[in-house]
Amino acid sequence: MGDRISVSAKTTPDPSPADPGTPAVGGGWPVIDGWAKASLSPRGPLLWQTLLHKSACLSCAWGTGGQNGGFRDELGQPLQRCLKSVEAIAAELQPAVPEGVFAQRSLAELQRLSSMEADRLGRLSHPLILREGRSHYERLGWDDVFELAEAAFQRPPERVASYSSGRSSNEAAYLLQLLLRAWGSNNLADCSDLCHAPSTVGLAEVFGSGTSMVSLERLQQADCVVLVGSNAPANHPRLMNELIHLRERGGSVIVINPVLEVGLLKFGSPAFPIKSMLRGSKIASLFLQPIPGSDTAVFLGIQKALLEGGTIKFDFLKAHTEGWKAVVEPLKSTPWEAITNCCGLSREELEEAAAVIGRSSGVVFAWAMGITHQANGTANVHAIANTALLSGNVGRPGAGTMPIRGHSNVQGFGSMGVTVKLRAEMQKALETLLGHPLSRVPGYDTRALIEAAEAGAVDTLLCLGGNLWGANPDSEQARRALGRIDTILYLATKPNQGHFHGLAARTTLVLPVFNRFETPHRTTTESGNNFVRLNEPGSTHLKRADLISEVGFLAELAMRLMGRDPIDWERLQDPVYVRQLIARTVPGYAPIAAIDANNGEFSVKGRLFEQPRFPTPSGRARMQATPLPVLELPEPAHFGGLAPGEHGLVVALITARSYGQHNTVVYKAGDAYRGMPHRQTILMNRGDLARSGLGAHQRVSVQGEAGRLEAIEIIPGEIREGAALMFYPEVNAIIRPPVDARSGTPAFKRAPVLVRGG
Ligand SMILES: Nc1nc2c(c(=O)[nH]1)N[C@H]1C(S)=C(S)[C@@H](COP(=O)(O)OP(=O)(O)OC[C@H]3O[C@@H](n4cnc5c(=O)[nH]c(N)nc54)[C@H](O)[C@@H]3O)O[C@H]1N2
Ligand SMILES: Nc1nc2c(c(=O)[nH]1)N[C@H]1C(S)=C(S)[C@@H](COP(=O)(O)OP(=O)(O)OC[C@H]3O[C@@H](n4cnc5c(=O)[nH]c(N)nc54)[C@H](O)[C@@H]3O)O[C@H]1N2
Ligand code: SF4
Ligand SMILES: [Mo]
Repeated sequence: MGDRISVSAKTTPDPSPADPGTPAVGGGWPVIDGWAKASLSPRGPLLWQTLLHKSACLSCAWGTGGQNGGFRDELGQPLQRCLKSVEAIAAELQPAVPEGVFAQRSLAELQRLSSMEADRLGRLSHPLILREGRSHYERLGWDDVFELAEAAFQRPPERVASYSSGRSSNEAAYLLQLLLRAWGSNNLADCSDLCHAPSTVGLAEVFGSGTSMVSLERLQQADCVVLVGSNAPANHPRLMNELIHLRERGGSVIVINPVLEVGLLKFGSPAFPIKSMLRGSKIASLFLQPIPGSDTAVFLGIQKALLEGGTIKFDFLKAHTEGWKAVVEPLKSTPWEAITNCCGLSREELEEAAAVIGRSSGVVFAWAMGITHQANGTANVHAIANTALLSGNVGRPGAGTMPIRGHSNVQGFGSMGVTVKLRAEMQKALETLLGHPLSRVPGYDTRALIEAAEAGAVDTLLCLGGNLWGANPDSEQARRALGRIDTILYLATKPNQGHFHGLAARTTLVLPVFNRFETPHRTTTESGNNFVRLNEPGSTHLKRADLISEVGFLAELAMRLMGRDPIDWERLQDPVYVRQLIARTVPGYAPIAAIDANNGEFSVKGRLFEQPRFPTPSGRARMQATPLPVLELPEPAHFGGLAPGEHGLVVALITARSYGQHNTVVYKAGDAYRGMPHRQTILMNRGDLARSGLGAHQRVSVQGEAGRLEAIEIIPGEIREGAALMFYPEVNAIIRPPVDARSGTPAFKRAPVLVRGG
């Protein structure tokens, strides 16, 4: 089969990046240039020393480094380190924030800093406090910090909460949840609530396990990958090497994405300097460009085509699944037009995708935020899992479902029990450990935490990393909500906008911690492929800094609050002992008990299915019916309407990462690959511009349900009609998307906005 780009009548007719200056290949020379510049910078030697340090990459959950050294993955493949890890390390190697900065710059001044400017202030080196009524952050000592923290926890447990981001270690994550739960609170909000929660919920419902069932080794046995709602060239660059290998061995890559991301068409990988770097390697063999939010319809279409083509594996369904009839019957009764109208793809395109899946011997279904950031995110995950089951691509090598996780240890946080949906098995183990039942009061996930705080129901919030203010939609609401909490403690390596906008009513503490490669003791992390890495101790380049290890902080606070009974919190200062408790209480983690003795990194047990037998009560996969989504956009009147003489239209706004940022932290302003030269841009479809009377490079206002951004430059590009794309976190100022009721995750990829201009 030749490579095909989706050509349905409604999609962009010319798929090649047409704007002058937009590269025709993802990755490529800019990557080498980035490495060279970073290496030649004054911090180059330190950067290389860090790259070679035996610890997992800080950046994404694909996972590189650990005991195999800085550049090897779990299979020992070399050259598996990408420029994103360099960006992340370089940011951590900045000098300390100069002494005068917090003394001289008032809060009002700090609030004017952009994300990049806040990050470029440098590393946090001393504890800081903002007291009620003061205009400046001030330094304070650790003894004072602990006194304030201890006092802040003396509230009813349901009024104490935590939020966390997935960069800290398993050991810190485990202590965080143990501290909260032992104290009587289940309020363990986590960034995964804004991220892959629909994958965890959806996969657990179907398979009884909420993570990827595909290891790196098994991925290499696939002959087809369906890559849905992922911009891996930017966010998981080393996955691209696997896709390049797959194409070379004759396999197919089906990409499903409303944006023709250039790196998903062609990617130049520095891991293959001769064959790929210069001209790029072809990635997508079939590129489908659906309407944003319609992926369930896309998969229903593929399922219907499998059914009509006679390629559904009924023997497999009968033997290894339940509920399959409730999935297959509606395929017969749902007319093709309902499916194609919903997703905007033609029947032929869907049939072609089904044909490729049907004739492949092993298909891996991989996805990221395009699937989960939807009002029906969990149903999307069900639809993918159903497709994998209907085509028999589960429970054997080279096949399966593979959510592509975000933060480098976000999956470890889930395993360690940092979740409001604690698995029964772990709850029982924790109750045995603590010698009493855990609180039965349900905890707040991230959105519920914001709502509860806004309602005045939260007194104390402990944030282990992250940027709760910047990561949430409706920034004004987030500010208001956090402003009703008495005390907020932010443990962080670097300042971010959240430390200046997400202020507590009385006391805000910003507390500097060692990052992964500096922590003076060993730690572990878990990749998105369920591989647990062991990170060696390190040291910091910061002179005269007063940093604390996250494990040290959490164990000390817990010791002050709860002492030695029923668990000895002082002893938990020792991460080796933390690992012993993890081995006893976390399902699949028994091998961690021996890791200090044998350095044995391992795959978490019970996650990778070699046979179609699943950890559900019946051992069968539980298929779930998935209704077609209803995708309507409001009229301009919903946003106040257009003024006389004004042009404009309502679009479904995708809010996404540029190529030069890590979540709420911006490293580089522009995004050359999408032709967006700065951050005040909106990527729009050319047909939409022509029809609405708006023009390329015109400055417009973009109005969402929570606010309006002015002077946004229109960039015409290869995006599905009716959709537009802007960069997060800035855009969170204006959107208030609906939330997927089953997972609590906001529809960040389909926020209605009105684009208007004169
Ligand atoms: N360099 C870098 N790496 C990162 C991060 C980072 O910020 N920078 N963040 C980390 C984190 S926490 C995460 S969660 C991941 C995020 O990784 P991704 O999920 O790849 O990141 P996003 O930028 O959110 O882009 C999602 C993709 O979904 C597509 N999309 C949007 N709407 C739809 C839709 O309705 N259907 C389909 N099929 N596709 C859609 C968009 O066009 C885009 O290509 O990356 C991780 N890695
Ligand atoms: N509109 C919109 N909103 C989104 C998204 C979107 O696509 N669109 N994506 C969502 C997603 S997928 C996610 S995961 C969230 C991300 O939300 P968060 O995880 O809350 O945000 P980050 O920007 O990753 O947090 C970065 C900060 O973490 C701190 N940090 C870094 N390393 C460490 C460490 O080792 N220890 C500690 N204690 N702190 C550290 C630094 O201070 C840094 O500034 O945002 C979500 N919000
Ligand atoms: S792909 Fe992810 S884990 Fe691997 S080096 Fe790049 S950022 Fe790090
Ligand atoms: Mo994420």
